[in-house]
Amino acid sequence: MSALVPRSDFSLLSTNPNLVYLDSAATAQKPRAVLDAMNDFYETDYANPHRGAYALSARATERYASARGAVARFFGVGDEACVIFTRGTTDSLNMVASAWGRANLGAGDEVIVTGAEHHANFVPWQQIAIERGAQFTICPLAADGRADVEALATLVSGRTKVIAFNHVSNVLGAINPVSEIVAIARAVGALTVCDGAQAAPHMFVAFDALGVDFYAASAHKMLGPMGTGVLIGRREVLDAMPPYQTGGDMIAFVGDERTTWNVLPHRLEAGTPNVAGAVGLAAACDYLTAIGMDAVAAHERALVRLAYERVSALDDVRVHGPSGSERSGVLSFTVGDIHPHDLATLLDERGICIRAGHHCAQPLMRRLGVAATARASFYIYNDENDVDQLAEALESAKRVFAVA
Ligand code: 7TS
Repeated sequence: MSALVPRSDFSLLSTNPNLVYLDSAATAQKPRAVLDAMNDFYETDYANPHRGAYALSARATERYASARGAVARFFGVGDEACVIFTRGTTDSLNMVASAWGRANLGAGDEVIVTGAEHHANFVPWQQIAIERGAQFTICPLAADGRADVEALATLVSGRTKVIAFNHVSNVLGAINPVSEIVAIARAVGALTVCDGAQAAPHMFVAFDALGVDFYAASAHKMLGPMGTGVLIGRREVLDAMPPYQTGGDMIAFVGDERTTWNVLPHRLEAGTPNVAGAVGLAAACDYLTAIGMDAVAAHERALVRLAYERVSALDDVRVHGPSGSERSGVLSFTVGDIHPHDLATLLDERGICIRAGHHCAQPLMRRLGVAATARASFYIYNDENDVDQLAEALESAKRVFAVA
């Protein structure tokens, strides 16, 4: 199985031909098309958008607006003004928890998250619940790491105001049943907030059809730049949400005593925007669309299935989460008593990049009964050889540490 895209599209990968990059769940490598698009903005149309009466500023404004259009198309959003550019998933989720939460949560209300959330979709909700005197409830997980929807259905009540959950787990690769969770939430009038950081890069996400109220993603995990992301929301909930930050661009009129707000999306984008970031994300969306998200998903699932078979066949290896075919391109495992950090260091000596630790998911680690895991994650530039290298390196590590 060869890679889906030529390695030569990625400078870093082509100048390091022996590098086995298996950490795309942390961040993805950048194709030249993305870097070129950002550079082109800086070299040809660079000015502060929205504020200038001159043509160059209008061109910068146009670049920003057309980037929003491209991102909206990628995410299946009909109303472009419902795509809010943020600094990333963490920023997007903090915006909802803080701005929506402060306005809508009170004593006796309930916030539900799952036990498999990244800290970015756990801590903001835990903290706003504490601040507002609301109850913070953790939905249990099924054996494969997905939200236990039967348990969720019994947990919710008229007091449940929001259910926040990941689309795909960054540790297990488990894919949550979004429509079932949305149905449970709607039945009690609760909002749904979906963390799409690990889904948007890897599968077709059609926001308008998904039924969630909010969806968050990071550009850097989907071939785009760091420091950019999106919060997508349904028009009614975004319109009703108070501003997250205040300042330039987001106002209509500033009086000495009172201020009125600009329309969407500007109302939720205070200050000079990251235009180059938006341009880079749009180029990443175009690059992925040209490949086809179905092809992206199929490639990764084939690779991760192979990796699952190879790695789980090794003695004394525990693979966490669903079986090979049901997961997105993430494989978390522990090898005997070898500390995942030692494993990652040993693999690094062979030029293999994997991640080790709690993956910003300490509540999930507790539920798995481990302190940390090793994690390999796959993307469009990985191939079968990368899986071979991983499996061989793990066998060798077991010999070094004399496990089994
Ligand atoms: N949600 C999920 C599911 C994630 O995987 C991550 C980052 C975030 C939120 C936060 O995204 P950020 O771009 O705002 O940082 N996950 C990881 C990871 O698994 N390893 O490094 C970063």
